[in-house]
Amino acid sequence: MENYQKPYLISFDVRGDERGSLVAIENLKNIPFEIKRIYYIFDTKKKVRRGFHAHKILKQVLICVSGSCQILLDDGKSKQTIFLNTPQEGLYIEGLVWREMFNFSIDCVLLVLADDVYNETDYIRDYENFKENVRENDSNCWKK
Ligand code: T46
Repeated sequence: MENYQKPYLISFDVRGDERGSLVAIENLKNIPFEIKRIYYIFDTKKKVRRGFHAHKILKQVLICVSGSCQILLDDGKSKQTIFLNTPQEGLYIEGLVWREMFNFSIDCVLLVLADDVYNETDYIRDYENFKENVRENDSNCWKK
């Protein structure tokens, strides 16, 4: 049985002055892992839903650096929806969490920091298979 940290929002300190705002991202400081990959999702068409998968071991932080979008998180037992609309916070996700991203604003840029390189074998893209994994791993015993 593996214990996972429940998804949570990280609040970034903003180094603002009269010229505007700046957020600095640092490995193992305001991001709880070493970043190995950065990607971003933009230009998402109206009414498109993306995601529809879980990861086996990947850790990620999702930051809406422009615009807004919603993230459905499903741990196999309960679901919640997070609204991301500021570059001042990031959504940390680890463990077996099914995610779907939707309601992208036209100007949405969703930046994602990951603790590993892209690896298709880490994806669970079938919902029934995800539920099976949750049952096998009893992954819903979240770390306190
Ligand atoms: C996640 C959510 C938030 C790559 O070649 N390299 C990459 O690093 C990634 C992330 C994707 N790809 C390829 C794989 C597909 O052919 O880009 C294409 C689109 O990827 P996908 O359909 O997985 O994208 P989303 O938006 O459904 O999911 C992505 C991430 O894949 C996923 O890890 O948690 O964003």
